[in-house]
Formats: sequence, C-alpha cells, structure tokens
Amino acid sequence: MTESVPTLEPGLFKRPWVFIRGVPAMKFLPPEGPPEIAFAGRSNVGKSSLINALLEQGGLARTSNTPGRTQELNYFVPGGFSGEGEDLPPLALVDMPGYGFAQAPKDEVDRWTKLVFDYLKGRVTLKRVYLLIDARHGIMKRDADVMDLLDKAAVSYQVVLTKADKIKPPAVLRLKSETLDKIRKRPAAFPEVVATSSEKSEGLDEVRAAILFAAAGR
Ligand SMILES: Nc1nc2c(ncn2[C@@H]2O[C@H](COP(=O)(O)OP(=O)(O)OP(=O)(O)O)[C@@H](O)[C@H]2O)c(=O)[nH]1
Ligand SMILES: [Mg+2]
Repeated sequence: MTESVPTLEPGLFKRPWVFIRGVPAMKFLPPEGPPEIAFAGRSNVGKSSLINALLEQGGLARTSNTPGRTQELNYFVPGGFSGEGEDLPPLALVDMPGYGFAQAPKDEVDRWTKLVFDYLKGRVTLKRVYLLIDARHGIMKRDADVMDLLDKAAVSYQVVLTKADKIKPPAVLRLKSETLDKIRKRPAAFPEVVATSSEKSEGLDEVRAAILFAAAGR
C-alpha cells in the first residue's frame, strides 16, 4: 500500500514523475491499465517540452532542437507505484515520436509513423490525445490527416498551440480563433484550444485541468 494514494486531482502534477518504459513497437506496450493521455504532433513542435513543463520537471522527457528526438512511445507516471497487482498509477502521460520529419532514414520514419498511428487508433485506455500545433505555423496538412484519423477512430483530442512566446499576443488570439473555426465541425475535437508556452510557463494550468477531466472520463 502507498501512504497517500493520489487521485486525479491537481496535486498529481506536483508529485515526482518517473519514466517507466520506451515502446518501440505495439507488442511492447504495457498491459492496458491506467488512463493514458498522449502528446502528438509534428516533429519539434514541443511535445516533450510541454510534458516537462506540465510536470515542472525539466529534463524528464528528452528534448532537442534537432527534430526526431523522441523515437519511441515514452511512458511517464507519478512515482511510488510498483505497477504490480492493484498498485497502479492513476494516470500515464505518453510522449510520442513526431510526424512529418523528412530528414531521418525513410524506414525509421515509416516505423515511427506506423507506431504512432497504430497506437492512436487502437489503444482502449487512451483517453485523450493532445495534438500540438506550432503557433508559428498553424494546422498543416499532416496535422489535418491525424485529425481525420482521430475523428474516424472516435478518439478524443484537444488542440494545443505551442511556442506562443514566439509570436505576438494579438497573433496568438487570432490563431486561436482561426484554429477553433477549423476544428468546429470535427466530431472528436474538444471545442477549446489552449495557447501554451513551455518556455514562459503559459497555459499550463488550463492543460493540466483538461487532462484531469479527460482522464476521469468527464
Ligand atoms: N520558444 C520556445 N521554444 C520551445 C517551446 N517548447 C519547445 N521549444 C523548443 O523547441 C525544440 C523542440 O522541442 P521538443 O520538446 O524536443 O519537441 P518535440 O515535439 O518533442 O520533438 P520530437 O521529439 O523531435 O518530435 C526545443 O529546442 C525546445 O527548446 C516553447 O514553448 N517556446
Ligand atoms: Mg520529443
């Protein structure tokens, strides 16, 4: 037994989190258990940085200026759970390889892309996908393809704009409303867009709260 079992409440993000597993292919996924929240998006959009910012643990998920840093499905959970029997964490965050990265060897890119797509459409415990969009670029073709897939598979997703510190506040507001317009008719899209900056710690509480709601199935 753990001393204080954390439930799905804000304090969960204040605990120390740990990396438990890197999954290079579907057959290495952990058994389906705790609710999972995944972070998807183009290469270099800031997925790993957002996870570190949400958990206030810089360096937990590995980040890099070079696209293609994250190459497996990386599982992070709050510490203090053995994972044995009933002693499971209440939530797992899953950092994903990016898509749309053309410079890596083709067979590697194909492998990551297949893994990302297979996971997104076939994981029962996946409660929501955070789909990250670079505030400098907005929704691009590959992002719309992923939204099509999630809509078709009826997997809930929420769009998060990243690197909001790189554009001016009025441009952030404009992009937010343009993005909302673009997703309005998409059946699996959560009808709110959050602008974030991992660098400046902006928009994080909003994302944390939404994750807890999604994980609780509310
Ligand atoms: N200015 C600014 N830079 C950011 C922000 N978030 C991430 N970055 C930078 O963007 C680069 C990519 O960040 P990562 O978090 O590694 O991106 P990723 O989406 O995990 O990338 P892959 O794993 O390669 O797909 C790094 O140099 C980060 O420092 C942000 O909010 N603001
Ligand atoms: Mg990454």
